[in-house]
Amino acid sequence: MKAQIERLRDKGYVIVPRFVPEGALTKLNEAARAQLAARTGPLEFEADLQYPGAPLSRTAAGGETVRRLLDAYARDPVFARSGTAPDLRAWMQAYFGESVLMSRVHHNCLMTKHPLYGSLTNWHRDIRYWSFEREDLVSVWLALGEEKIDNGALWFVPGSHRMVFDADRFDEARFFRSDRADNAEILRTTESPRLAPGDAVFFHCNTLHSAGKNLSDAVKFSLVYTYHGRSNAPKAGTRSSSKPEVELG
Ligand SMILES: O=C(O)CCC(=O)C(=O)O
Repeated sequence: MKAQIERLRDKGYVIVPRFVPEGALTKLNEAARAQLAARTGPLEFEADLQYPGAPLSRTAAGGETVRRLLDAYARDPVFARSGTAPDLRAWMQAYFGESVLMSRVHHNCLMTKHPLYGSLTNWHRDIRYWSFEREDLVSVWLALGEEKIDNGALWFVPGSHRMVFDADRFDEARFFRSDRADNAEILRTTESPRLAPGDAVFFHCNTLHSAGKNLSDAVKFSLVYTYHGRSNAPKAGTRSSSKPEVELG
């Protein structure tokens, strides 16, 4: 675990192969498919976000394509268990060096990437979603199936969590502007790790990352949870503090 944490501090992300035990992975996959079939809210649709490749509206062809099934923690006890599993808690406590909380907003979700109507996600730092005292949060991405370039896997810029950028390197929605020569230079060093079912990616909230479209014929399912240390509180009155968090201890 120590080496993994060092790698996260150095590169901004680290892959932990077979992090999810096989029995749990089967249950998570069953729950994920049941949740998508039931389409129980809160849901986020591709059409709402309008990322490249998304349907133009909820009434257009593919307009009902789900991107995120939010609040995974409350959806099914198997999701709650996976987000608070002892291994994960120990990992986050070792990283933050204090007791840890899991957010229940935004990146506490089951992410689906559909063929055809699933969109690509441009380069960004997840800090765009968060309002905390310090920019120090870590997410874990659990691959429920295989993830590779062809089905919309994640891409990362190694070391980018330590880079300092002026605000004008990002657009109004806080995506990293790939039309700028200085940014394009940074995007020459990208990597897209191939994930096997049950692999985890731990990544820092300032690591630049993106994801492609799903060119396969099967929906890709991933779980994403975000954690922070107790001394780093969500700012009052923001989405980050809008729901009680889960204490991991
Ligand atoms: O799977 C994707 O399209 C990207 C996910 C991601 O980077 C995000 O939701 O912040």
